[in-house]
Amino acid sequence: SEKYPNMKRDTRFSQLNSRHVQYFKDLLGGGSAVIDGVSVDASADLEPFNSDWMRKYKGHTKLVIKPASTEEISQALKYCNDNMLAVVPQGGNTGLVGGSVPVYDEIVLSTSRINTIRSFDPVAGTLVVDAGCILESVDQFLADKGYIFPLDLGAKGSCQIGGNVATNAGGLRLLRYGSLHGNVLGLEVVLPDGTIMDDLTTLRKNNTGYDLKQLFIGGEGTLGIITGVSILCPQRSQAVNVAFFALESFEKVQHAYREAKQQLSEILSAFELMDGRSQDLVHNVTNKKRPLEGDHPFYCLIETSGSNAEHDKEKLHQFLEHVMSEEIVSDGTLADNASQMQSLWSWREGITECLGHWGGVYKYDVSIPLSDLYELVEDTRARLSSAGLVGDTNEHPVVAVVGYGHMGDSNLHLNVATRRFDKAVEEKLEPFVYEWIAKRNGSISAEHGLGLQKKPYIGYSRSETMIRLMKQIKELFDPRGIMNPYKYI
Ligand code: FAD
Ligand code: 2HG
Ligand code: ZN
Repeated sequence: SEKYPNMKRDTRFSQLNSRHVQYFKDLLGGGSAVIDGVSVDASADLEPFNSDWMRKYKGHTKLVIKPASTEEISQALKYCNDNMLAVVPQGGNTGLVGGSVPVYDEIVLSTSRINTIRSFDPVAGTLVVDAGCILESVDQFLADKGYIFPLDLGAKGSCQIGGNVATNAGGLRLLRYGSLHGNVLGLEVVLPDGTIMDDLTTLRKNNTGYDLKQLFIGGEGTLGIITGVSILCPQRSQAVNVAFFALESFEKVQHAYREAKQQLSEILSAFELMDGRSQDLVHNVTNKKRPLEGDHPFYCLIETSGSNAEHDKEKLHQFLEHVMSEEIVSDGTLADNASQMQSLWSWREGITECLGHWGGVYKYDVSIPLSDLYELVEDTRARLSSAGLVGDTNEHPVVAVVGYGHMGDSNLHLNVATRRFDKAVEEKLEPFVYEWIAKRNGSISAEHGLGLQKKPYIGYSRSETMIRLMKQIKELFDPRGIMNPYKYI
């Protein structure tokens, strides 16, 4: 209550008692329920389930349940629904908007024990997995078969497919493979009353009425628990190339992006933006040798994926020569092998982790028309600086204001790295950032979702009519309101 002064625990929800705990022990068996931090599972510790990846949000659950099958999830949810016990679905707990941890004492339902790859069709490229499978393991399974998972992101080592679908994660190659709204073919979902909705089709085309699974893609665990996912996977490219280059202005970044689309067209698989300050932070934290000499205000990473290594490399060389001779790009480098590619990618993928190095971080994951994209970073930096909040010493809470993101998707990640979570900083940022975005008809959440962080601000991106319809949908699927309460809906 101290942390969330404007929100009270909903008294309609029951308090956990020993009868409830005994039910879950009987249902799930030893080792699957974590109770009060000490339980049948001797090493059980509730802290990791109560605290989010940024250590910004803290819940107070007293019970984590880890069912091992869809059937067990169904029975567990039915019991929660009948007994008015609130539930938070949790996958890899890498979400960045406070959606995956409880606010009060909601039960955490972890999907980590449902982690089997159910089937793969090597002709159609259709994969069916349990929701608790880790993204990186699934991608490794597909690599052996010559396929790729149509989503990749920095948290791949711990995030789960169910969490990816529940957040409609975008990631590093959306520009090439598209959104999960298009790639997910079917879902198996347990509704709050325990009903199993089996829509685990592998059909590509299926125009038979409302496409209900779409509501769970990006639904952030507010309507039910995703237990199975069927997804269309593309062929893995034989040839992958990565280039990293420096640019002197955001106008030049836009110019380079247009050239890349024109010249690399069908082989372009990523076009990522990093500002100079984000790269300084990565350098400060990791102490790694920079890919390019000197300081530049902007950097971009381009990846191509195709079927002919020589042809692709030639195209990329020509592109780099062109943009350098036209002085669009001031310096650049091309990876020669897989380890160099990985190393160039680490300057982009590593930013999120490095930003947390000083203490707190404020994150704004936004969609804005491309021409205005970087202006938000400049305006925010100016606003915090003029308030005297940015500096090198401890009395200045802000370490740096950085911008980076998925240029190809007009998706900016504005991040404010701080020495501590600080009310004065937060008040300068919110609602300022959201107002700035609404004025340009942008979106206050491009790919991370709303969770708890953006709950008060949904109105900046959605009309009253749409919010009303969302509430009616919530009512329909979850009339008792037990699924991930206190979050955006
Ligand atoms: P969790 O964090 O456990 O949960 C996220 C939300 O989904 C919660 O609301 C939770 O209740 C709900 N949920 C989880 N599992 C289920 C389920 N089975 N059924 C119903 N609801 C469920 N995101 C991007 O979009 N693009 C990126 O490039 C990206 N990069 C990241 C890099 C790093 C280093 C980190 C830490 C995060 C990144 N994220 C990114 C955010 C995050 O990883 C993604 O949102 C991811 O999809 C969350 O998966 P998860 O399994 O960790 O879900
Ligand atoms: C990324 O693109 C992720 O790296 C995380 O979406 C962005 O940390 C962030 O703000
Ligand atoms: Zn991102």
